[in-house]
Amino acid sequence: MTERTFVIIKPDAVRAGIVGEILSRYEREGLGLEAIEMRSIDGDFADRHYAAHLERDFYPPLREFMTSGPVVAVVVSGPDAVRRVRTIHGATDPAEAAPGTIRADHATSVRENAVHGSDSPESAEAEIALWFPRG
Ligand code: IDP
Ligand code: MG
Repeated sequence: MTERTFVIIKPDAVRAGIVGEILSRYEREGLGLEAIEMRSIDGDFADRHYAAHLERDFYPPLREFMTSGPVVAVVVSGPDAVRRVRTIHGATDPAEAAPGTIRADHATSVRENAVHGSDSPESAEAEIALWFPRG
């Protein structure tokens, strides 16, 4: 059954000029791209996206980073899309990310780790509703 997940290509990856490089990895795995939009977000919007992390020590600099430049918001679809996208991304900490993953190849720190991917089908649908409220 087709599932949707939500990806953010973060400001570090946009600055590095690897948007196309990242998008091609989902397509190469047979996943579909249902929506794509480049935009800049403000702190209030970052707080809504990362509501689960607001109280974490790492959140204030993460908020600063996520609002430091444009991001690309993407809806990715396909069987088991949530899990497969997180596999393509690799572990949060690039030092622990499997070879050949986006984060192993492109992340520069735990914070500036190139991509976001939803952690469950439920959070994917909530994130898609936040970022693409008109569907
Ligand atoms: P995920 O993006 O792999 O799902 P989460 O634990 O949901 O990881 O954390 C959200 C984001 O917060 C990470 O992608 C990363 O940018 C940042 N982050 C998480 N943990 C740390 C940390 O220990 N130091 C700095 N930034 C962190
Ligand atoms: Mg997460």
